Amino acid sequence: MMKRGAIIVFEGIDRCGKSTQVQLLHDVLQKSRSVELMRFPNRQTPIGQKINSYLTDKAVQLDDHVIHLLFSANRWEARNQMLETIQSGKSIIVDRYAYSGVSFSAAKGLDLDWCKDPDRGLPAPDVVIYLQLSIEEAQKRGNYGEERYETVEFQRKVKDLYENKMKDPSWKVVNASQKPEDLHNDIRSIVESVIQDVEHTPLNTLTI
Ligand code: NYM
Ligand code: MG
Repeated sequence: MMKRGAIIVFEGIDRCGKSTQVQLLHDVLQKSRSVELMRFPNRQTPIGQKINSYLTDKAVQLDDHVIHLLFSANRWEARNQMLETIQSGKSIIVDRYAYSGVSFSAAKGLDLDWCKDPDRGLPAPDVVIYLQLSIEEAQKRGNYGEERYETVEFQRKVKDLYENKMKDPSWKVVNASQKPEDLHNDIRSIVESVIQDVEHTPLNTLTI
């Protein structure tokens, strides 16, 4: 039987070190395995360009529901490519997914179930690696304020929403306050075993 690839999702508040870890993991795994990197939002597509303008330009106004649906649409437009990649035996490392969508929108006060609905049916991650970091440490790492959502009060709400999901069996919480090399080692051992464990299992759809 053909081996399938795994979907490995990374989540966390802004400045948790996620993008650095995702890149490092990709560079290391690539030497021995078939992997690719995806990030959401994918700012390259027409929908992604609209999202980018909303995030980077405070003058751009969009209803909270509308931007939520655009983030979700930006994942749906990647669905076929994700399925093809997985079925070809290649694993995908994903920088943010539906839990970012739910947490950032629900943090604005949108109804939690309403936020979950648009993403139901997307390919489900085989594991969600949550980089846990305190708001205080994240704030020390760089200047918040460049993009929308980058304020301490907002990130606190996002963090609480993420952490309501932490008990889910597919979630693995890692300590993002460690040295980058140590964090990478923790992440890598989780990922190596997930890739092997799911090779012959069917891919699920997201229920959140
Ligand atoms: N974000 C990301 C959302 O609000 N909803 C989503 O569905 C996704 C995928 O976009 N602050 C937010 C989280 C981030 C911002 O992401 C841009 P990044 O990883 O900083 O480029
Ligand atoms: Mg960011």
